[in-house]
Amino acid sequence: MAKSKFEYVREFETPDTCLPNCWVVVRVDGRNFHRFSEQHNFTKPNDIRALHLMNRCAQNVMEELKDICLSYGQSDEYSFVFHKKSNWYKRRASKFMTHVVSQFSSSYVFYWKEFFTDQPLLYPPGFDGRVVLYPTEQNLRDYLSWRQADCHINNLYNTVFWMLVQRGGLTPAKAQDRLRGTLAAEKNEILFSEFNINYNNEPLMYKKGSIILKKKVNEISKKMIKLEGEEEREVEVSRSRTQFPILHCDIIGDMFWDENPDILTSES
Ligand code: DGT
Ligand code: MG
Ligand code: MG
Ligand code: MG
Ligand code: MG
Repeated sequence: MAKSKFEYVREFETPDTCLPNCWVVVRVDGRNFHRFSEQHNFTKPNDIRALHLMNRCAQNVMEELKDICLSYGQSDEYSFVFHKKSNWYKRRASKFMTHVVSQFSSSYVFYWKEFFTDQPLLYPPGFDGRVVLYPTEQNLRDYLSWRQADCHINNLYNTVFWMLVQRGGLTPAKAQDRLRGTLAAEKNEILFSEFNINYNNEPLMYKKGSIILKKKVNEISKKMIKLEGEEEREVEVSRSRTQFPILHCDIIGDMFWDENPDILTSES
């Protein structure tokens, strides 16, 4: 086919291929969710509806996009890990990032009503996205550990902070003063001695965030068949299905990785 004289503008497009053999992580994060959470009356410090909605969106991203082997979410962010051998869209970074962000954003609006039954969505939310490559499994695990440690640190701080404000009657500024420079043990102690809360008993989803796995399962079901000239009889049919179970466990230690050895090895 003859090329038009305009064709040369293609040369302005620059390649953005992700290095081979590296884990590709796309992280999305809600834009100005400080305001969004206030306007939509999120409960503080954790809104269970909002967290479940985030998890549902991440499941949809994993259902729809190829080669994501694991995702991790907390607060208004979600990280998606594409397998290091993935050759999806020839590993173009812009494809990884924009498809994740747009699929996640449209899911957030699409599924909103399922989780916020009494709270209308007041304006269209947005999410940012970034792509980071991790060359070794240790780097990838350290990345995920970093996000989970961040979840824990923020959740402990926020849990005490909002206790001091909501039940202790402190102003936000006074609560902030009170917590400045305190260590984790001191925050635990404030919760326990002043509010009778054992932080260990707080919900796992708040403390650990959410991990979504991709699991191939064989589903066996029974079906009646009738062949020509035979009696009708029951047979077992097996069908391979992919599930996306949500966990709220520790992913910093070795146990999770020892128990799920196929997460990083299996390529499908
Ligand atoms: P950004 O990401 O730079 O556009 O700005 P923000 O405001 O989204 O900042 P970010 O992502 O660092 O912090 C997340 C905000 O979302 C933070 O203000 C707390 C809010 N948020 C997230 N999850 C919850 C929740 O479950 N309940 C409430 N009340 N707020 C939440
Ligand atoms: Mg931010
Ligand atoms: Mg944000
Ligand atoms: Mg955030
Ligand atoms: Mg197209």
